[in-house]
Amino acid sequence: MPSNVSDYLCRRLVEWGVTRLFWYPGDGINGILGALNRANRDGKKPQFVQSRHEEMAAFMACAHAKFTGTLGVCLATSGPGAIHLLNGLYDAKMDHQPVLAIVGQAARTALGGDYQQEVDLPTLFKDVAHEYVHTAMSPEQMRHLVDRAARIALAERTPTCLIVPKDLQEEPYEAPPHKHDTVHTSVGYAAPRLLPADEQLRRAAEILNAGERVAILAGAGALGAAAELEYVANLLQAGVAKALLGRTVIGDDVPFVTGSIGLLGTKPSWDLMMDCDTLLVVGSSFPYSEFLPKEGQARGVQIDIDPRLIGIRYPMDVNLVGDARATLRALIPMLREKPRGEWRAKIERGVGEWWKLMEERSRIPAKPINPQRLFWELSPRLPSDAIVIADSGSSANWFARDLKMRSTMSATLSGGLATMGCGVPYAIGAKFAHPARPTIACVGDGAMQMNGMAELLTVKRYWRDWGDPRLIVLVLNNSDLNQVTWEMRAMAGDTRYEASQDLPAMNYAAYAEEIGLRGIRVERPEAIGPAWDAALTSDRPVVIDAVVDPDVPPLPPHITLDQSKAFLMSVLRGDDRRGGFVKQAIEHMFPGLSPKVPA
Ligand SMILES: Cc1ncc(C[n+]2csc(CCOP(=O)(O)OP(=O)(O)O)c2C)c(N)n1
Ligand SMILES: [Mg+2]
Repeated sequence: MPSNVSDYLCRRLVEWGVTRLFWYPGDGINGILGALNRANRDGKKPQFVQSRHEEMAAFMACAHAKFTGTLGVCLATSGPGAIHLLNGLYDAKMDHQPVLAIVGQAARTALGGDYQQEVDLPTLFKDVAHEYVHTAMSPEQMRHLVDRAARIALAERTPTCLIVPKDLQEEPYEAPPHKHDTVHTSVGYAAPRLLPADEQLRRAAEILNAGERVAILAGAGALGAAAELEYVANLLQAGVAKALLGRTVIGDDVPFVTGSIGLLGTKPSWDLMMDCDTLLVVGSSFPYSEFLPKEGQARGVQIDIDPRLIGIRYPMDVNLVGDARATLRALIPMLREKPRGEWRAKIERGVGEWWKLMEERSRIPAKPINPQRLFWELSPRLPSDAIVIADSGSSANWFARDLKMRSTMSATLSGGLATMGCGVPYAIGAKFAHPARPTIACVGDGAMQMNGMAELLTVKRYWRDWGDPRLIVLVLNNSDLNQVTWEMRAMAGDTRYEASQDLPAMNYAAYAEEIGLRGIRVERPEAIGPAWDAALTSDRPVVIDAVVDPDVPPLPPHITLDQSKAFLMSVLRGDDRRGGFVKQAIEHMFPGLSPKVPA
């Protein structure tokens, strides 16, 4: 029998199938830490992974959930530790991941006394964990609080939060007695097979069968339905665009896959959406409506497991609430095979031209390195089981556009929240989830300075436990908050200025070597290929510190008149790097033309 509430909590988590917790200690959770230590001493699980910061623990738990489909768990102390978790939990919330946060709290005897580290935690977590946040007040509550927090997180694919006052953690555990005012729960959750009614499926099939130019948009919700999606795309002679979180639903080696959609997306995805007469969206709530067809242009069918996320981006004719795989399977017998025609041929031509353009753009010389070239050279070298992660920053552009992913790989980023600093902690979460899979995080220098450098110390601590040591961090070292620099220029027409955008210089390769990892500094384009080869065969984690040109423009798939105007205004207003970026922008837009621009 477990001796105290914390021992019981650990045991119940194991019964829920939790194999590891990501955490940072503090005296608000001392009782739980003691129980974890006892459980580990007895050779039991869960294993615990100590991060450098509670936000990183939450990112790791989110990545673990993303890459395993199981409950991610993070643990933090009361007050400051709990507060630190928030950004990582919002990341999980916005990318619909099941993450349970367990946090300490001031003792019940002190609560309400303005006590040290006493923060109103139920209120603090009320938004991010709105599906379930509760404070345990008695030992008999612990069982149902854990059971409900875990099940609701899994069923609703959202963070939940369990608050445990520190004095309660060390109380003897009591099971709820068989009497009034007690709750009797059990472990386990199996997702139901959610299928729309036949009538709805028939209406959807009619629309899809009538369409002559069908476009499919696939997102994270389609990841478990890859074969069905490809089959449907072939029946309908459709092109397939992908939201960033659905990057590996279908490989970029498939000729009718137009790649990513959106501001970071591709021109063939843009063309697909602008020219289609029928839109099928599967498992995506991609938000930017300007990249979808105009209202009235296309008839629409959407499949999503979450009724709250359906019919909110484009006025759909039929909204199918259902599991993507089961729903597509039910639709397939109702779909008529379309003959191959000009629509498919045009899509495939566009895709072919796009990849040629990507190669050309990656070869445009830059000072010293064109970041696209790093991604272009990585594609053919990617092992088939690779996991690729992008941080928020310009790396997300190149990850979205230039990388050729195959369907056997996995990939993610912070999609909904688009937070900086998730790259390295995500990679750590991925390595714990799949130690044998080579994992590559593409991270900006701003994000490295924000979180990545600290979490490399966590890599240093744990990499020997992984069997396959290949965790590679590609740092885009441009001494600039580049994505925002370009957003200022293209969206607002504002100028870049040093006080806002410059970053302190840093040698990330030297830092990696200093802490016992491998560091490879890349300062010449010819060194890119050998750097990837060395990193992918390394006997330890590697940081590739690539000195890249901040003037290479992450061009949107098509440039609107407003964006060109804004861009021009930033030049006229005296952007402090206009000499370099205008030259690069023109070379990227009109390859071969190299204008003389006054510096
Ligand atoms: C936590 C957080 N802070 C700020 C931002 C706004 N932001 C988005 S990208 C970016 C610049 C990232 O710079 P860096 O990591 O150096 O990557 P680069 O774009 O230079 O490659 C900023 C500041 C954000 N998304 N998240
Ligand atoms: Mg940068």
